[in-house]
Amino acid sequence: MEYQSSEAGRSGPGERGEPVVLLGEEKAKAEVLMPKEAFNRLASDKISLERSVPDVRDQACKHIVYPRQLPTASVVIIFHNEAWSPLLRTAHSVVNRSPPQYLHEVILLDDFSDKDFLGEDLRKYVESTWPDGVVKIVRTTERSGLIRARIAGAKAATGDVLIFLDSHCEVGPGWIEPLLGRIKEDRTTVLCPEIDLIDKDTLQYGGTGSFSVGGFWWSLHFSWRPIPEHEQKRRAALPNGSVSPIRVEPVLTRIQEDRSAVVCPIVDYIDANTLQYSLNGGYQVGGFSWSMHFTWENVPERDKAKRKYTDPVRSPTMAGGLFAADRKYFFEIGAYDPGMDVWGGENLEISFRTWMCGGKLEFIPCSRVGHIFRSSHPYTFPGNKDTHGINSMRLAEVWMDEYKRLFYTHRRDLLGQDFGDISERLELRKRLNCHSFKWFLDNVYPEKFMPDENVHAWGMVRNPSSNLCMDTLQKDEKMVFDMGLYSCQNGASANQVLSLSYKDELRREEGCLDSGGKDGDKLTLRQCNQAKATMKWKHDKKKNKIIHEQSGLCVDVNGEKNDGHPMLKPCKDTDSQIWTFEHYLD
Ligand code: UD2
Ligand code: MN
Repeated sequence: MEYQSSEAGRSGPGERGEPVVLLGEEKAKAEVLMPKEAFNRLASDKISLERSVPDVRDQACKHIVYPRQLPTASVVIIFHNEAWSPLLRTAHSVVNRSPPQYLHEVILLDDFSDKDFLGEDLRKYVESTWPDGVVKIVRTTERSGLIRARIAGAKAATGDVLIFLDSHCEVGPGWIEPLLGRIKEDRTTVLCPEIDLIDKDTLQYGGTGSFSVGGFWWSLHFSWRPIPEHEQKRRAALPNGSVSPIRVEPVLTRIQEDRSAVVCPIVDYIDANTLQYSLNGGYQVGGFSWSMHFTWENVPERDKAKRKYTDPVRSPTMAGGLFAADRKYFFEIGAYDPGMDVWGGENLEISFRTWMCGGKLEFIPCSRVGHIFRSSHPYTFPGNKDTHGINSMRLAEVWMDEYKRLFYTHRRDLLGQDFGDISERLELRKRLNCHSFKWFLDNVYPEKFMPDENVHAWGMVRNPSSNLCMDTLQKDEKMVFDMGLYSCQNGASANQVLSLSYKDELRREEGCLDSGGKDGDKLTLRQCNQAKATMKWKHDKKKNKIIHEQSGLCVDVNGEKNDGHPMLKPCKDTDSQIWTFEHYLD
């Protein structure tokens, strides 16, 4: 593992991003604090506010040299009652790991915290640690919630580019240049760094390990997913050296890195007659012919392949907390919906809006930022409101057109609730002449499954004689589990929605029913995979059986009650093998 050179040789707890393990009395104390703080504050307090973190970027990232002139950044860190050490470690990491010429300012946006130490103590610390004023504190005069707090931070900022961070992050070496470089190249891109994991118990800084992009559940929660095939193909087809922040000027850095390297610039043309300077568009490498003449050759595949670790990855959505945008562009496309309260929903809103209104959302693999993922919120929700639910209603009503039905399928409890005035957001959508949500699905997220489109049947899957329906029993659908049975809820429960797809899957949004195919086997919900023959099912509304294609066995209630499980049985003429779908589309 490599470290930023200025940080090599540091020693102390948590250095190099290593875990801090508490023992004995300290451990007991930490466990008492845990439910309130939702992370291990004692471990965090032991670690230097300027600790080193491992450089988890791919090697290829380190060979990129960015243009000398980059836009400047205002880094906006919003917080409400954040603990001292994570907040200041965020600020220190930004100041220490951003070249000063690009760091216009760091704004600590205090969203009306009421912890004493975040008042005068924080002011004194900031003024004495950064006397040049690069770190500023701006405070709201009432609890704004994270959405309005970010708007306030953005309004206070004066740099070219806004970069938002949560108040419990640590940025990695070289994190800022790839963001600024890409925005310089295309100001309509909204960019996310790759988010590394800082463990909430030990504060260990760990890489994410895998490249992913953002998706969403129809319940309007954010999800991580693998880079889809169409995006992999798009990136592979890019000509070398295009649409990427890469400006390879590797001469000096390359020799510094490896003195045995002999390095050539790319040779541009200066016309002998007119002295016109024109770029060598080719990006070729040198070869030779057997007559011993030098030749230009195309860049071989093995060298092109490196770019898959450095090029921007398009993503339908972002997680929300960590992103960069050209400051003026951020406001041009509507900043945020100021009608959203406290927490939740704004991440999908800005994602859909960016794509639908002409921008692009990209993940930048060479920019790495660690974030402490906490188990719960260490702050209050005034009025105990379900702000994610209400904010998501605003988002669905403004941006999702007829597809909002799929959100309400999951959140019937919200129907009829007051989501406030959205007229200004509708006006914005009209003014920017944005695409429809269907355009977004077709063009940006074509693999997204719609439970009621391109399917033979969908809705409750009911066994009439028992009035039991297939039901997820509220299990976490990111996990693998056996499908259950529960008394039918007349369409009121999203846990009972299943679809029979054109591909003969019996599926939920991401998971498909699978079975080993033996007498008595249960139906297991796991990640859909079209190549798996054990995930194919047949059903027709005349015979009303559900047949597991591979084994020829039938799905049977088998005398189960609420909380039981359907299973495979040899097909026979019995009520316990009769199933009807709530809706048939063909
Ligand atoms: C994720 C995002 C978060 C936000 C949220 C959806 C990441 C890593 N985090 O949740 O940024 O988009 O999804 O809304 O993508 N805060 C305030 N005022 C408040 C409440 C919170 O300033 O009233 C601050 C808080 O101190 C923190 C930030 O907002 O710095 C985000 O809150 P969080 O860390 O609780 O959200 P998280 O990471 O669970
Ligand atoms: Mn957070």
